[in-house]
Amino acid sequence: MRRKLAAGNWKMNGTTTALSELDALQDAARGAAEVLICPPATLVAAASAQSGKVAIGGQDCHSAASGAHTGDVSAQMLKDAGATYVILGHSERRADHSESDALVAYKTQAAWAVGLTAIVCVGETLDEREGGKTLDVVGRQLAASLPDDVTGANTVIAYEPVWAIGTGKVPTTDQIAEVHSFMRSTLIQRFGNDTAQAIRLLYGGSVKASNATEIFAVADVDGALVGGASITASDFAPIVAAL
Ligand code: G2H
Repeated sequence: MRRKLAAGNWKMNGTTTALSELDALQDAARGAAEVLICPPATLVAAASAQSGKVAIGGQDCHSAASGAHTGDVSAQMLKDAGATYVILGHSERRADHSESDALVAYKTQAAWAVGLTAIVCVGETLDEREGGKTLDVVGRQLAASLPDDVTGANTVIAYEPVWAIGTGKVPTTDQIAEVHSFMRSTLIQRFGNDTAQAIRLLYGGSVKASNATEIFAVADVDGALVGGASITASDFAPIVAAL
């Protein structure tokens, strides 16, 4: 049985005052679903110190363990600061920093090496969706972004159509179901049924309290990766409650 996961991605938002939101999330985190907040790297240590029942994650890590990489953060640094998860290959990283599938795979291995669970993001652009290429793109990203040693414990996959991120546009439940079913069967083919059935598949892109219930009712949706609506506990707690 896959444990549902509500993951909040604060992106480049939040200074120390935002940490009070973690206190306000404690009640929401007492339920059956796992609650995760991924604040900016500057807040990971402080967030971990007061996170209570909320798990803390990073939003990216470097593929190398250490070295001359100015401005970057290693998986070990996130772990040392108290993180247990890291988001990798988010479309904003792929776009802003030209991250390739191969680089995402290297980062995933770096995360696993220190015991972090990787949340690997995939998803098509609007042009790709309108060109009928969604499943090709998601299949290619899954194939090339996931190393071979995937388990249900070390990896979560987030389907985030780029055109739905921060736009208020959400795919239909049929569109989400099609991609999630495709992802599950792709994972079964590559990793076998037991491993594939243990991997949690999140939907991400303009999730909010008003659409969470119908999204979570879709087969093979094991939770959500939430951006804008995760920044305040008053927005995020109802999404957690919908799981
Ligand atoms: C997608 C999502 C969080 P938002 O990027 O990863 O952001 O919920 O703001 O669309």
